[in-house]
Amino acid sequence: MSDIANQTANAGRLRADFSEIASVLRDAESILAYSHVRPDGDAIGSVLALGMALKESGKTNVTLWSEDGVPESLAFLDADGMISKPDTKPRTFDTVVALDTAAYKRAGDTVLAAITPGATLINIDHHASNDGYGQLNHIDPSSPATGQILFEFLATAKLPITPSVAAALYAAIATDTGFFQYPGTTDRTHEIIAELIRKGADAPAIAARLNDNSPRRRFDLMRVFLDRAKFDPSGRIAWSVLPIADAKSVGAKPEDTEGLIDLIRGVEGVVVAVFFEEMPEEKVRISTRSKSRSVDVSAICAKLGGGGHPAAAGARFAGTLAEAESRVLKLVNDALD
Ligand SMILES: [Mn+2]
Repeated sequence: MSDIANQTANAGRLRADFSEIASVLRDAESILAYSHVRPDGDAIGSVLALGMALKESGKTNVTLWSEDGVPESLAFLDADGMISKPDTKPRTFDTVVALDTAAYKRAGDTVLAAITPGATLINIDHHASNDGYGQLNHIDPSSPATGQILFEFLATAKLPITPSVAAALYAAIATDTGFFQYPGTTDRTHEIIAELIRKGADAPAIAARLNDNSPRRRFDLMRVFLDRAKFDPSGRIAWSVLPIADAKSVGAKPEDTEGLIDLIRGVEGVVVAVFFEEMPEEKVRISTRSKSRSVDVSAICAKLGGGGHPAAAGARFAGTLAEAESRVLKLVNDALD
């Protein structure tokens, strides 16, 4: 695999000036932007917003990749089909921009293998665990979404925020903040949202597309999820498991599990919610949420080799569902004591 991760004097510098990033992009002939595997709204919205703004500014050679494509629920943001799966042969870019991608490898193996070494790597993200793997990094964990950082960047760099760019940023920020509810959402977030609406984002229409259009198979998946949900005796820990066989039985796609955890997170008294999703080859995808500032689920996930934010984090576990359950519930219990 080609490796374009940071080997420069900038290593560890986490807050490059927007003007520095803007000048690298201004000089670039060919630009690639990508985000992480299993993309969410912040990933797709951020990649699209940057791609569309660069094109609008006159850049002709702009490529947008997503290892796992665009989830059905977010496809409406990409009306022109700008995002594609990566090429199978390596391609050369002057500048590569990783967005919302906490670790270099989270881009996905196919994406990384398709980039010829030598590109300048720009890394813009809001995950505290991001170590600054780019040559130019702008990591701001105080921001609730990469889309929010990107708005500030586009505004500072005077890149055009068209109605489509505004819609993509609105979707990025709305989804990553749970529609402006999660901690990290600030007065600045709301100011930016107001500005995006002024610039043409149709907030109610976007919200309706995101929230009122889930496929029937997702409803069937919710049934399975709720049926398997459990609570510890104190009612402070809630969790559910999804065996592969159950996901198959309702015809679920990988993206359909997004947000299921909120069904148990929202229950009164629940402090920590955990979702265990069985993956092929005896692996388990673990998602965690915390409603208490005194329980940092990213620290719990770090012990499992994962990461994220204090209130929302995840990890991969090698083992069975039952093994993952006992290991993680023990860690959560310890954190609650
Ligand atoms: Mn994000």
